[in-house]
Amino acid sequence: MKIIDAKVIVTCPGRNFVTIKITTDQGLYGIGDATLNGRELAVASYLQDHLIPCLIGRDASRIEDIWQFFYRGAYWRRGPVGMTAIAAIDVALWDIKAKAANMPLYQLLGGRSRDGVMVYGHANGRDIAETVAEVGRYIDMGYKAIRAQTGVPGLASTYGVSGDKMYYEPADGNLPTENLWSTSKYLNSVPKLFETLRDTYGFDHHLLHDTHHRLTPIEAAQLGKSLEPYKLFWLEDAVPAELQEGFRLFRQHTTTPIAVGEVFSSIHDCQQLISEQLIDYIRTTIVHGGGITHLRRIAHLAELYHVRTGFHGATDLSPVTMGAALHFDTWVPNFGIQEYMRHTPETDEVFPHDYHFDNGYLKIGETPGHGVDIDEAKAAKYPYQRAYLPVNRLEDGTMFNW
Ligand code: CS2
Ligand code: MG
Repeated sequence: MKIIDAKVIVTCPGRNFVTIKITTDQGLYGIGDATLNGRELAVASYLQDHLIPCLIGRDASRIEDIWQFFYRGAYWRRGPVGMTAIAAIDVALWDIKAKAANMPLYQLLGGRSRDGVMVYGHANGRDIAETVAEVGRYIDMGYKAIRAQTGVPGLASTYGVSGDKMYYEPADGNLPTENLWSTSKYLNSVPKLFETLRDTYGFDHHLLHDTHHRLTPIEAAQLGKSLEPYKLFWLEDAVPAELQEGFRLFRQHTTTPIAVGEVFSSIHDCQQLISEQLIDYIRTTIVHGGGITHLRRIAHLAELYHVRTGFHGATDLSPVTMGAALHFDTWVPNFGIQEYMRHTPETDEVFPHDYHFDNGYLKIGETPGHGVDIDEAKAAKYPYQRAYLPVNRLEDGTMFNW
């Protein structure tokens, strides 16, 4: 089964998405997501200018060999741009293989381990009262797990709080917008949010929180400890993880479960975090972590060390990634949870898919492949628009992590 065509489709139905479509001489095609928020065209060029010329004429069924060819063959390994491009090709090839077998993708991975994939939604508000009301809205929609983010008193804006509550989108500027950050103001506000949430709704729902890589290990330890009475499902990205051993200090001080990894691009970014049991959930997902072929290795390593999956699922991960992730989640033995931020109706129209939300779970269909397509005519109606994620400064003007 020879690859005869591969093209990159860039579309902006409200936000930018990069998609690869690979076609074979047997008339089958597969699609993969290549979206890297705020750096989309770098991946489009990496695919178009460097990978696609080597892809044409190859046997589409040799997924592992093609993965190794692009990973080893670049000489320059890893990194988000390269690994996202490899992931896109990998997912498109798995889509083709499953279509050729006339099976939904989860069957090729090993079959169903569960009936539905538990997801968490992203409730947010400008202050505690608004966030508490939003969490209530998610509970009413049937969610079993909800991540709660709130504005910090004294800071004009912060990560995780948006105008449009249902379709959260942080990439909001033609040039990066600048936010201000204060760790002490933040640390004072978060425990109050979770105390109010537990007082209001009790302990029946899973609650999660994202710190977006803004604390030092000892600050994260403080936060984790202060949240212990509210029994979080996880505390996410409390500490930037370039220094994996930095998590030891954080880990030793708190029993709040720890999740990290949405910005990782390979198993080498989390090898120590996993093997030293410094985390409970690994968030690296298919599009930024080298595709299904590489995520499978991460999940197997994690399984040995009691670490479960909790894949990233923000709006900048296209429905193609969501579809592929849901097949993976339906199979993977050490599944934990899946993030689910809803896409806008325009995005859903460009990417028709057969997964659906059902009372706190996402459920996949039985369509051969990963069950997500791209409507090229609709995609063409939405040309690329440059959009950056914000940047962050401390109150004295120092550049900080966003
Ligand atoms: C986030 C993301 O969903 C999450 O957990 O941390 O919203 C993240 O900010 C974006 O994916 C960045 O592109
Ligand atoms: Mg996050």
